Amino acid sequence: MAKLVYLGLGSNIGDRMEYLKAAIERLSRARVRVLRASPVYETEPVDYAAQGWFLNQVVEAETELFPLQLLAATQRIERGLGRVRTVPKGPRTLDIDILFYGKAVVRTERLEIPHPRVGERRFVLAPLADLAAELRHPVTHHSVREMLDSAPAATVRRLTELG
Ligand code: PH2
Ligand code: MG
Ligand code: MG
Repeated sequence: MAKLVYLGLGSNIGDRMEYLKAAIERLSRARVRVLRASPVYETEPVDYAAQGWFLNQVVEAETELFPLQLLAATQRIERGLGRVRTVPKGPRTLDIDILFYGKAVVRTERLEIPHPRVGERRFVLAPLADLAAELRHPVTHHSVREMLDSAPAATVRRLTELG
């Protein structure tokens, strides 16, 4: 059974827009059918502030992959696009985070779904709200719109239209 998933993309090194485009192409080739892509936002770095601004985007996709298979696919794409892990939460050519996987709740050492910080991050919630403002968090039952309304302040600027 295909599951509806939401993935958060982020890039703050090199040609950020090209990395987002390449990620979407590669996801489609990795059995992750991208249905819709949000506008791209330019966003202030959070958690680890001494790094460049990000481009962030969220995609809605359909996949038959199980959660850990999806994680492996996203990590393969990150590596393929030159990601090197140095500082946690530091600069990266491409980050792909699994935000939601249907209504599933996964809490393991390797993978947490929904993404543990989805409710606090404007750089995820703003593009996600463009696609699915009424989507509800399976644990807190808050909608994306509600989470965005109460998320801590951080600058996010929409750069493109809904694609
Ligand atoms: N990702 C992080 C840490 N901080 N800040 C912004 N604006 N966008 C990100 O994608 C981001 C971040 C860790 O994954
Ligand atoms: Mg991330
Ligand atoms: Mg990540």
